[in-house]
Amino acid sequence: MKKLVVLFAIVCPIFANVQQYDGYQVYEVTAKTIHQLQDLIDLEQSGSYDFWNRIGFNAPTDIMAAPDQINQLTDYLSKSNIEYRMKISNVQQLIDRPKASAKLGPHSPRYNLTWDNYYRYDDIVEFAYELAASYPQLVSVSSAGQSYEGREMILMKISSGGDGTKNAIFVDAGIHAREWIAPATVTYIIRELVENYAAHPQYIDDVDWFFMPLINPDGYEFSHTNVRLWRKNRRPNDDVNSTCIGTDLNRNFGYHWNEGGSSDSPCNEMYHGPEAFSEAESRVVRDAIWAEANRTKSYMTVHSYGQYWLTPWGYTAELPDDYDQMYALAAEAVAALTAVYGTQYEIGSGTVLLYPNSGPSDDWAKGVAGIPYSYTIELRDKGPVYGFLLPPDQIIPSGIETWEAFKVIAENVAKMP
Ligand code: 0X9
Ligand code: ZN
Repeated sequence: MKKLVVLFAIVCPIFANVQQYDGYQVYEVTAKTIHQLQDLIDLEQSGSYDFWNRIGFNAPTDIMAAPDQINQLTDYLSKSNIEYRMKISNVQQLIDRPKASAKLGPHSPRYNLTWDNYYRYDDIVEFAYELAASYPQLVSVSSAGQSYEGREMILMKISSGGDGTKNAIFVDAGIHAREWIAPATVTYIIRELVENYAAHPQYIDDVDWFFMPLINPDGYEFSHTNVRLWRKNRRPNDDVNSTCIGTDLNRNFGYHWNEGGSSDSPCNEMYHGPEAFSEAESRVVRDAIWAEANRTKSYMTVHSYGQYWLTPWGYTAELPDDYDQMYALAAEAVAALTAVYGTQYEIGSGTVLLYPNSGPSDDWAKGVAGIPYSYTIELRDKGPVYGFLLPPDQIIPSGIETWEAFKVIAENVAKMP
């Protein structure tokens, strides 16, 4: 009987309490005047709509509306004279897309990941441990700590030895649950580094790498099982007035925390938490970065979407003192990325290019941990179509092009004093 119930829950999403998005639409809107900007801010603060990205001046924002909200939304936009266009006509249709069938060439049969589909937490953990078992001279895996729901947050060290003084690179992914392309791309890069070591040994011999491929595992699992577009972690908020769950981990880091571009409201998608580092996941990542910070030259936190290579700061529009160097390295990395398929990335500070956001991990990595080349990378796509629902047949292309950028980072980090 128990088996039957489980089977039913798998085949019948409503029984399993899976959020459905039939008829939900996504609109791209752009505020071109201060009034329009204020109207969009009011709309976001009403909390009625899911803003897939934050509002910027003269920069497009994607807003999702439920079927019974569409008229209301378009009326509001028309009245405010805000330009809009429909980007996704039925969100559920994209979620239900048939799985891709492309196959990666031969690789170790010891794990499930094939990068032609998005995988679950357990498969990603298995990949890490199996890679370490197959390449013990290059890979070691440890648990850096546990998430709120008790999942191990794995840390992979990739190194060919030495006395622990080589320059290092720290990479994490998946801080936002719904950005599935981020852990997929980062595990692709890990595989390329390790399994093709013989073809390009310098990328491991000359630097040490630290990877945390999935730093919001509870949110990630929830986005697979219940709410595809979940963003935050899964710790219920203590606030007695609130039934809302989760903190935006990328607003929870303790450098200029709660100084704008984040929210006090536990129901908001950008809720910054009750205090800096209130969340288990942000503390675990903080401690892992801190442990190697004195030799880490580059920190890269991988998100989606929009195709941006962002620098700090999120908390202010002022640029870091060494912005020109940060920009130059990013430009070299992006040029290598673009050379593969022509994918265009914009480079600039998070606040200048997008919107202010205080408490992101890259601000902390640079401002407190002192890691000079700290970046937020927003992977594919740039619209007009998929956003967070990037089809899995783009995982391998995203992996291939992003790997080219990472090679440039590694070559430069290796040469840094
Ligand atoms: O808002 C965010 O946290 C990031 N965008 S996302 O759509 N992936 O949620 C942007 C963070 C940019 N911040 C800095 N570079 N400081
Ligand atoms: Zn993100």
